[in-house]
Amino acid sequence: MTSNKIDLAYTRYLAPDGRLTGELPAWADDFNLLTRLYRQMVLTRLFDLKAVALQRTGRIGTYAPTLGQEAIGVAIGSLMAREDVLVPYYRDTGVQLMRGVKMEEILLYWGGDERGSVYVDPAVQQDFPLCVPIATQSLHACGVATAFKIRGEHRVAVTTCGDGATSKGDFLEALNVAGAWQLPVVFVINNNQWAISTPRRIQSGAPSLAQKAIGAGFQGEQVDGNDILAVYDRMQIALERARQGKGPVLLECLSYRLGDHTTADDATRYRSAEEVKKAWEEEPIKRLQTYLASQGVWDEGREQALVSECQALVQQAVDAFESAGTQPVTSVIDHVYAQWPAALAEQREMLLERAARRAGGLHHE
Ligand SMILES: Cc1ncc(C[n+]2csc(CCOP(=O)(O)OP(=O)(O)O)c2C)c(N)n1
Ligand SMILES: [Mg+2]
Repeated sequence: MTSNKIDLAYTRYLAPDGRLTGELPAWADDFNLLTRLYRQMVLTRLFDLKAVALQRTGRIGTYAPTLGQEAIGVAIGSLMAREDVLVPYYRDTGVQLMRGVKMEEILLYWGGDERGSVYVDPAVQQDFPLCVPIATQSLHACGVATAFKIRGEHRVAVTTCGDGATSKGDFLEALNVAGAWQLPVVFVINNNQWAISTPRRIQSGAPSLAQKAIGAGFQGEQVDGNDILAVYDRMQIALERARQGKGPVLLECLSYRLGDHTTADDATRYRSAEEVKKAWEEEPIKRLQTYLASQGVWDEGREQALVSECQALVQQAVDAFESAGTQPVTSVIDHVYAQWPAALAEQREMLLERAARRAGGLHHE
């Protein structure tokens, strides 16, 4: 008899209390690197809290917080090469900041301004904008990876998605083509245990989401997504593998969505306070902080200095966002066609007229 059990790798180096669970890989001896990762997670969290506050006071629209999932984005962002391409989804503030997207651009995006998807830093101009339709980005990433492969370029497409997205046909089709063509693509699942109000346990009958890669003929594995050392380690290996033409990898990062799905959601309506309290004990920032303190490279003084430094950066971005001014109303459609079909050109004119009437205070409609 053969066994039908799938053995998947699971990686964790730091326990929730910040203690080591085993021997660390050699790269983790570099405390400068670890403090840089820590700094970036703190910056991401402080930016995130500010974005939620801006929504609450009516200064931006809906925002999707990354609270509790900072380790995933920061690990990905610190490892991708400049020439790689990120194909992100809407909960990717952490990785976008590391790629070179500006905080004010992220605020513009969530403020409904097209300039939020037109990144000024040349380093990030080949990355895709945030994708809101669930899992469609997985296929875009395979398209990018196919181009790399055809051109013989040693570049990797990295795409992220949530646990819920892995139920979509698009995601499964993307895994299939990635496996069939052995594409240089790394799929990262931010398994934050919730897809709005649908919990992971009823999302899929599969014991893990990583094993979906096995069905497509390539490597899938799980990591503790709240342990940045684990995510960094496995992501580094996955990128290297894809870059060398050894095929795709799927990393399922196990984390928890500590905040609401978005600012339009109220998670207290469908999950218990006890569950969230327990999840806070596993969160990634405190975990690395405790480890760094135990190694004598972090203390209260450094923490305070870091928080002030990050808060100043966030405030500068808020000021830049708030002084950006508004764009003409047609900016939301201007990039859709190079040459406007006549019927739509007419509608574009109507939109401009209506905006002009509003600006003039004449509300006839
Ligand atoms: C194609 C499509 N269907 C439905 C939605 C509505 N929707 C927005 S977020 C979401 C849940 C996604 O959950 P998950 O993939 O776990 O990602 P998370 O938001 O938890 O990071 C849904 C169904 C959408 N944006 N796109
Ligand atoms: Mg989710």
